[in-house]
Amino acid sequence: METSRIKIALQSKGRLASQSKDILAKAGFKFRERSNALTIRSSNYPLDLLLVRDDDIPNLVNQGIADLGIIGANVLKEQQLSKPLAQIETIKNLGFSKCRLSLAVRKDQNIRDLNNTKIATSYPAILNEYLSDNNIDAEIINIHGSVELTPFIGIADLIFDLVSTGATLESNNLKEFKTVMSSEAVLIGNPQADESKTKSITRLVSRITSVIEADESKYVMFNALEKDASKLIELLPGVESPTVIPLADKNKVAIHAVCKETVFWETIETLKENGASSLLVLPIEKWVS
Ligand code: PRT
Ligand code: ZN
Repeated sequence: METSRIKIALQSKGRLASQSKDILAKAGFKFRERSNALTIRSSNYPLDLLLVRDDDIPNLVNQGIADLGIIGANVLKEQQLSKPLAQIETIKNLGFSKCRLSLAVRKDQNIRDLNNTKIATSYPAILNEYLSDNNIDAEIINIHGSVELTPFIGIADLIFDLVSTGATLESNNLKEFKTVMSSEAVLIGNPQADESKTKSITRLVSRITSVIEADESKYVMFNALEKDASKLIELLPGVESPTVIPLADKNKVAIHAVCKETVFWETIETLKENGASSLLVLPIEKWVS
């Protein structure tokens, strides 16, 4: 690989893998998939994918072996707290692989005070930071895998683990006690990247930004009585300057707007209740601001 090509480290298999590749594909970067390949070359951009275990991504970026990486904020923070990773900057939250790091306890136990408890986790550094920030004196039991079992075999009183839907806690008779950190996939970079690459890195980041903004945004159109227009516009989420178009029926207007926040069903129902008709919500493919 020549040095002016940029390298992005992605998880090869696992929860981040497919969405990391998807976001690059949506941003227009083409790759020919080869099974079991460790590197994949883009056919339309000076970009190579390095496919690795997620835990290796912060180090690869820190050392400049990869210029960019996509990693869960939880793994990044755990590693940043436990070893020096000075050369890493978080460029962008990517909005997928959302989860949270939470303390959980057996359903049949009522714990009010964390002092003098034992907490099992594979995120000891984040837990340690939380305990010391809150002056809690608890023992951290560092464990990899099957954390959920530890309160039932006498190893720990609580667990500190990733939760997404909560189904795993539920099926293990555990209940969430407190959320300590929210996490999602983040794009990270090395600010010391070679100057010959900065232009293509900037373009890549701005294309990814466009994809994220477009994903969150919707084009909303509806008709309404002119007298209701300003009230309805206020109900639209994240709208800057909507277009109001007169209709053949003099009392009516069509309103077209780009909503920069998620348009929930509740919003659509409220618009309807307040006089909007012929509502259309369309996806936006690209957003360049
Ligand atoms: O092999 P490699 O080291 O690359 O992968 P890995 O096994 O370390 O990681 P992987 O693929 O399991 O997770 C990668 C990242 O996905 C995590 O670091 C998080 O940032 C993110 N993520 C999002 C999750 C979850 N959601 C998640 N639900 N990671 C793990 N889980 C697990 C959690 O540990 C628990 O066992 O799913 C279970 C809980 O899920 P619910 O839905 O039942 O609550
Ligand atoms: Zn891992």
